[in-house]
Amino acid sequence: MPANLPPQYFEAEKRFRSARGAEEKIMALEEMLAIMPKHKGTDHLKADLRRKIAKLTDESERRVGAKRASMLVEKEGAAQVVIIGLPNAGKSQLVASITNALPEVAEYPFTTHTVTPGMMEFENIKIQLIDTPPLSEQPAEWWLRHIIIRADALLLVVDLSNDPLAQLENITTQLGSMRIVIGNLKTNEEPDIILSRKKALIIGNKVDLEATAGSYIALRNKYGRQLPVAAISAKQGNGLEELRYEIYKMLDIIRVYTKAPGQKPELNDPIVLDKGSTLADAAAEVHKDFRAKLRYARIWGSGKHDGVMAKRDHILQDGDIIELHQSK
Ligand SMILES: Nc1nc2c(ncn2[C@@H]2O[C@H](COP(=O)(O)OP(=O)(O)OP(=O)(O)O)[C@@H](O)[C@H]2O)c(=O)[nH]1
Ligand SMILES: [Mg+2]
Repeated sequence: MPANLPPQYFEAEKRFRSARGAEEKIMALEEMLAIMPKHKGTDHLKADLRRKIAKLTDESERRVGAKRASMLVEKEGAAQVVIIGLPNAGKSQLVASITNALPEVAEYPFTTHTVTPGMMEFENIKIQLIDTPPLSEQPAEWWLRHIIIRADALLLVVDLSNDPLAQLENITTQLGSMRIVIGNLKTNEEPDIILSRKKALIIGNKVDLEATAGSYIALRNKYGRQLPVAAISAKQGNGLEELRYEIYKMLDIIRVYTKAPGQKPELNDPIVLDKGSTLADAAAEVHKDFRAKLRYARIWGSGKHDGVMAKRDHILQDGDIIELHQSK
């Protein structure tokens, strides 16, 4: 048992033991995972929790039929971003317009019943976006909470022609009841246990409709200091190129490029890392054994360095080119 697990971990563990049914158990395990501190000593325990979650998910799928098996989406690409919002906000239209996927779009609410992943291209990387069923008065299904908790970030889509401020309140309240909060956004009722704190981007959709400029400004005034806010028309295409960049920026990721000595860098195939990652983290991404073997690296990039030698704890910047050297 790794040292310094916080007390909330043991509370979640208690909930796991007393949970009835696979879904409740999965939620408790997800909580334990979310609470666990990020350091090396917790790797085994994390793997163990993930195994338990996978097993329970399997069981629960076998019990409720094949439909839900398709609900849990494997991560692909540089990051997984889940799109949520109220009925008819234009979530499916956004996925249809900005990714290679084609979920159904329709005038009536509650069109979408399943999840549809699609890949969005941004420069030389791909980011996975996931269309979901709308949030509604009913408590969200366990698999939807599961998908939201596992996401790297969220897109909160509101319809600018239909009281977007109220929609956003509704979304954050519903997230709160799932024990999910957005960044450092202040809400009326902070949940007692926070399972997950998510990066998010607010999207005001349908800017092509009349008289939506005012509600976009109102949205920015209220949330703009705390979260990025974008205005788009998913249907007409306005603002979609900027949105790709905003999504990338929100994720707080960087791209670094590897090169072999005496050769050109692989500029089409970046390693994607969290901002603040070190050379050792980059080495681990290349190969899991490489972290331990890394001795030093040479770095080119952003005009600041020019093949200089750097140590393993050197913090990387977006666009850096690295040449990794291991000990013999
Ligand atoms: N004018 C305009 N209409 C849009 C836009 N985006 C979506 N719509 C329309 O809004 C309606 C709902 O779009 P969907 O993409 O199905 O909305 P949704 O959020 O996926 O809806 P649910 O699946 O019910 O949650 C459709 O009639 C779309 O054509 C937009 O940018 N402008
Ligand atoms: Mg939909």
